[in-house]
Amino acid sequence: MLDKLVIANRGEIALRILRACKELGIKTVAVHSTADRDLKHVLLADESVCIGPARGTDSYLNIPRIISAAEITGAVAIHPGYGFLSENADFAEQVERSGFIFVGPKAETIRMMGDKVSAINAMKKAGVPCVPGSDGPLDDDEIKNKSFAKRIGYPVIIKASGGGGGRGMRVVRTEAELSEAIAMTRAEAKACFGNDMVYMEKYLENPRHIEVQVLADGQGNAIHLGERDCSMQRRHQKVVEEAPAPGITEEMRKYIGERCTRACIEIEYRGAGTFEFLYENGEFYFIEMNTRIQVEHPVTEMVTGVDLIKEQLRIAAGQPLSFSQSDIQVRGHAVECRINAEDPERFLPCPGKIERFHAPGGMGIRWESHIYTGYSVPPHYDSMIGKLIAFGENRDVAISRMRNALGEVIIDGIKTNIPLQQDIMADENFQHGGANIHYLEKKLGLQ
Ligand code: MV4
Repeated sequence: MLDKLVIANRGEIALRILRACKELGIKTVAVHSTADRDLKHVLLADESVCIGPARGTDSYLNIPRIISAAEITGAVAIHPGYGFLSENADFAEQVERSGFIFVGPKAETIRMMGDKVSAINAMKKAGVPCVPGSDGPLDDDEIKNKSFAKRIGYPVIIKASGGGGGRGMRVVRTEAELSEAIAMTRAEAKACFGNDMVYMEKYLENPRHIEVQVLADGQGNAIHLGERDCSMQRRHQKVVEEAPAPGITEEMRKYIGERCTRACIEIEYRGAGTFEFLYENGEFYFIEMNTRIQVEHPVTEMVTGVDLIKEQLRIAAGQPLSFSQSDIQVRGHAVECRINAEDPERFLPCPGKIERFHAPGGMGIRWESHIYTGYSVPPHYDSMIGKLIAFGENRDVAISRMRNALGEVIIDGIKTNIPLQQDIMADENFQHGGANIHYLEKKLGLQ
């Protein structure tokens, strides 16, 4: 096993990683900013190093400072968590060049998936179903672009190859708008990502967002752990996630899962990963691959019994996968509500001191959070302060337990989105299951 690991992140995921390390007997180093001295995982870690001021660019995004912390503490590996440097290929490369293990795939894999055109090409080649599209970058030949769009059929969407997660895209509904949309997306892409490559896809009007979790050891073994439905979102921020996705049969899970695992072997993937799909009219369409652990990984853990962070650490230590696909069964249902320090009506971040905190509990309830009474939520970072996960033998039981748990949580001193989550859990259409990616924004718009 790994001897000592640097947790290059903060908040709930840093605590989640710390707990997995403790179970595996790995010594932990917390690196933190000056604003984060009082984080729960900093207090619980074997060692901690302050790596700089509150601003992300001076601390959690500062590559030399994180690698220096690994050097001075004698750590052997670095876990990037999610966000921050987790999908930065240069970081992964520098970590490995400095002689440390990066908990994640090879830098070249991160680079390939960060470039959406090369990611889609690799997946298409490996037999993963993709959205009908330009099959490569667009140039400025208007006649050629119009003929692509005509073949695909309007509406189409223009996306930046360096984008992803909702940044740098434009829907085009008629031929008259096409050339300007390409030019504008290209200009934005160049300014935002330093890469003006753009591509075209058929625009799917009302899809669901379904993603497949995989684990691969980089030694020829890969498995999938079923899918999650993450359609309940607002402005590209997920609000509720669940596993399995409502209406997805065992047969469909096997179909899409096997294509993902085959792709993992083909590209020599290593670590935990997520294949993102749009799902419409019974078909899956690959859009992006995430090469990190994701916020919503617990719902997959609850329905499969696999500790994904421990598996990441075992893979990083060079161990082959200790189980095979036939060991994985999706059992029951899990729902996750993200808990944010924000005004539930205006969605503005609401940092400040938590005057009183009581955790929820009960059968099937899991609370993933670093907060405590007296903790101050700093204003410098993401507003997510925790995740509430409810498991049950079926979806109705999971939702019912979630509603009880949301009613039990006490967080005084700051505003949170718990009222919004209670409203979603009570929503008839959510309860029915299978709402699409536009549902929440439409619901909120009508209120
Ligand atoms: C799409 C799409 C419809 N058709 N691609 C947004 C985030 C980025 N990961 C991909 N996104 C989309 N790509 C085609 N061909 C609709 C979206 C989209 C979306 C996707 C997933 C979750 C939320 C979304 C919200 C708006 C648009």
